[in-house]
Amino acid sequence: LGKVEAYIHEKLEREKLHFVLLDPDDVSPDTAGKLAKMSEEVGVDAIMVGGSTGAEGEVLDNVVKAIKENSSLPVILFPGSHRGVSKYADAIFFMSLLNSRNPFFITGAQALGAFTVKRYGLEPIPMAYLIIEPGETVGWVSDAKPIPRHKPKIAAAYALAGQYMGMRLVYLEAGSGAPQHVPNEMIKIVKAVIDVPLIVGGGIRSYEDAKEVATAGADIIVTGTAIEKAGSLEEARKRLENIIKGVKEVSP
Ligand code: 1GP
Repeated sequence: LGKVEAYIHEKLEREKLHFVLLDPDDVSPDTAGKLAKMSEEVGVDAIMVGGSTGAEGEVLDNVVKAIKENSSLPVILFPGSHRGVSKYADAIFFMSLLNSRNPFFITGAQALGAFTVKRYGLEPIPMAYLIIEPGETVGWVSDAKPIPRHKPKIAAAYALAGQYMGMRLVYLEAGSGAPQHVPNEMIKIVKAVIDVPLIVGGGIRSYEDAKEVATAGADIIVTGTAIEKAGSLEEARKRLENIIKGVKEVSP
């Protein structure tokens, strides 16, 4: 395993993890730097950087650089396409959106980005990425056929298929800003069939949400909107402390 993946596995033996997602299209480098510093202080385990629109080129590079300058947390790219690659990051979720209708998001972007990942020496972490209803922006942009909230077995089948294809993480995504997070029942059933770590994100905003999702079986909980839209650094810190409390209270 690469350095970042080994770090994740080693930590997961002791606790559930919380990753913060920063979207370079929504936060300035200056704000990203401040949020990353604060995130490290309150016990976030890694920073993910990416988004569906505009998270590329200089805009992406400058946000990643600011995060690296202000924290020692691993920075993992969370790309919307082959354009979401930055040489300043530590690792990249080398993800395939298994329930897209468009092969570009399953294998096309991956092929276009592969040489860039190699050239930059980024650590690729293969991940099955599944869009669950409502799917929000990422669901629309990536032409997903979102898995219905009341069909947990479909999610489990895709997750297990991802594992059998060699992916070492599974991510259940309700979409950034989703009114509700992925249903607990779905998380539970997916967790029961796979052996690789399970990441859950989209619509997680509070201590209660985080604790619920972790209790249902998520190993890694991702939040973005809750801190990006907090209004002030103090409010973001408060929200993050509560979310992390909910995550860490649940034993792995
Ligand atoms: C989106 O899962 C992440 O890709 C985070 O979602 O912005 O709703 O926290 P939120």
